[in-house]
Amino acid sequence: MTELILALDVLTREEAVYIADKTAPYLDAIKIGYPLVLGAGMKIVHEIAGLGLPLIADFKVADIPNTNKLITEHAFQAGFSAIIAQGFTGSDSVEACVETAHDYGGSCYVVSEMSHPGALEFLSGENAARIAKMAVECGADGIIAPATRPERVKALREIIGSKKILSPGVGAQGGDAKEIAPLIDGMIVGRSIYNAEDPAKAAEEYSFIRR
Ligand code: 3DU
Repeated sequence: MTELILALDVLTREEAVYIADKTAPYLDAIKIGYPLVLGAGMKIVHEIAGLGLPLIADFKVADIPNTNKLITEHAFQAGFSAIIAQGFTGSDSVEACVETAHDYGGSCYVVSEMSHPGALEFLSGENAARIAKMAVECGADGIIAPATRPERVKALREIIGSKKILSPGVGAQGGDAKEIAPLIDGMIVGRSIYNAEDPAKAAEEYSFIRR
C-alpha cells in the first residue's frame, strides 16, 4: 500500500504539534523541512517524534561530502529516521548522505526530478534519469519524483526497480492523488492537508485514496 506522508511545512511549534496530533492516525510518516525547523528550532523534531511516526528530514542536502555528512549526522541525532538529499551534487556527495544515514540505521532518498514547472529547465529528462541511476548505485533507499508528472515517475521506475519512490506535488501543485498512488511507494501531501479546514478529515480522505 502506498504510504501517506504529511509535509509539515507550518511555521510554529503550536501549529506543528496541533496538525501532527490531529492527522497522525491517518499518516505513515511526517516530512519536516526548513520552514518548520527554521521557525520552531530543531527541538520540534524530538517533540513530533513522540507521536511514534517515522520522521523524514527534507533538507535536500546539496553540499560537498564532508558537509553532507555533518548535516546528516545532525538530522539523525535530532530524531529523524530518514533524510532527503539532492542528487545533482554527484555520487560522492550522495554517498556521504547514504552511508551516514545507514550508519544510524536510517534511510536516504535522493531527489531525481522536482515537481514544479522550473524543474524542467535543468533537472528533468536525461539528467533526472542519470541521477536516479546514480542513486541506485550509491545504495540510496529510494528517490523523490514528481506527482505532477506521472509519465516521468513511470520512466524513473524503470530505472530504479524496487527502490522506493516518494512523490510530492499532489493537491496544491496540481498532481492527482488517484493517478499517482499506484505508481509510487509514498505520497507526500502538504498544503492540501495542513491548510484544510479540517486537517484530520483531509488526511483521512487521502489515506483512503492511496489504497
Ligand atoms: O505542495 P505541498 O504543500 O503538498 O508540499 C509538497 C512538499 O514536498 C513541500 O514540503 C515541498 O518542499 C516538497 N517537495 C516538493 O514539493 C517537490 C519536490 O520535487 C521535492 C520536495
